[in-house]
Amino acid sequence: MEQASIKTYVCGHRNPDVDSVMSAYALADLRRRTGMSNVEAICAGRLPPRAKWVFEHFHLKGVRPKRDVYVRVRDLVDSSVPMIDAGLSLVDALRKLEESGESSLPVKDAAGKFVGMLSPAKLLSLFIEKADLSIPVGKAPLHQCSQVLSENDRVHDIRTAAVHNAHNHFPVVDDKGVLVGTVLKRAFAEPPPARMILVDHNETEQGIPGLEEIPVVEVVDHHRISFAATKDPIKYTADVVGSTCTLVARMFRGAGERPTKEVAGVLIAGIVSDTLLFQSPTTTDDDRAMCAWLEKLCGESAAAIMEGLMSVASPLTSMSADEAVAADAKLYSESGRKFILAQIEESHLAVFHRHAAELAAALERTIKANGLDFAALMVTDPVRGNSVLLFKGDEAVRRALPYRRAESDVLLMPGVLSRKKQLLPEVLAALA
Ligand SMILES: [Mn+2]
Repeated sequence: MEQASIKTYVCGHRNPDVDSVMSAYALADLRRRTGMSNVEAICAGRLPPRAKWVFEHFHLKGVRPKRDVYVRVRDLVDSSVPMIDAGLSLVDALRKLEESGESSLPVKDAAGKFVGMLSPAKLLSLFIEKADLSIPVGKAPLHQCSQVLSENDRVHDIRTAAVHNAHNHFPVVDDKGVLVGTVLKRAFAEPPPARMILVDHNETEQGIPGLEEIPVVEVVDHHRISFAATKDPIKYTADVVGSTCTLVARMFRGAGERPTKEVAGVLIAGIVSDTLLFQSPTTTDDDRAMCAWLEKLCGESAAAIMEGLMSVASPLTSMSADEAVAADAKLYSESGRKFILAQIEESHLAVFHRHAAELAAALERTIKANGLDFAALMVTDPVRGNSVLLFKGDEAVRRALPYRRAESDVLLMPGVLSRKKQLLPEVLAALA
């Protein structure tokens, strides 16, 4: 039987990437469709800008960033236990207490602040004196010594003290002292109110903090397996594919479920980002096959989604030309010459061409400021596996390089990706 009160989180690894976030989102959707209630995809920490772009592009609410999944006092609050307003007459309050079947109830003032526990033992003197029971509860003697818990307290830290406390009820307040409810002592003995589905990782150290406190019920992953022994059987889906989203897509198919066009897009985003649009050596035929199926459902091509992903956080659109040149610039002194070779990665070299003039000016400034013979910026498109080189300074060196010239300062480097292994040896040869 599904326990509706137990929350199931679906979460990828820390420092999440697009595959991690997208597979969590899509798997939560699949689990919801196949009957799991109270399931939520979360993100271990900050949502990466590219993941944010995917959710905005498909008009989805996305996943909630969460710092940790430690079980906190607020997770144990029993909302069925009533709270008493201090303005209520004592006789009505006692009636409420009796109806609740509890031995005491928390009382709050007009501002919602906790003022004490209504407990019959504390009221005995009033009964003996046959006092007027129409007075407000707030004027009656209330029990003060019970342990007041803060909703943010980690259960792990207070469990022992709570279990050994004589009382069965603990009022819970927020950081302003406002009463939020009651935790019953027996809640500390119950299993944690949440459980986990891990995607795109299986090692606890890579997971969201607090993971060790709650049970893992499922793993979907494409990494080496380093998972701890479990107490109970769990679902475990692993395969050697390029992306966890490929596995989630396969699970949709296996369950006879068709992702919506938006969820298909989410899955495509995960696949293309992890496989670098099928260029990565980790790519398998399954990644391509699943992606082809998803493209039909989504109505957008994998290449177009990749383009969108790569346009986010593009160095040339998010930095000034000087910053882009400086971001990853290496200074060399060879054969009596001083020069800089800088490199940035761009999704599409068209972005470079729009900024070429500013970048050329930035290179000129760099040459002047550092007394260089020349400076070059290599702009690499890792997806298509090409680069261009913007060159400023010593023309004899530029002419000696084996690259075809596109425009005055721009050389084409088809198939070149590495500054260290490919560009630098050519520059050194040109100097010699
Ligand atoms: Mn992955």
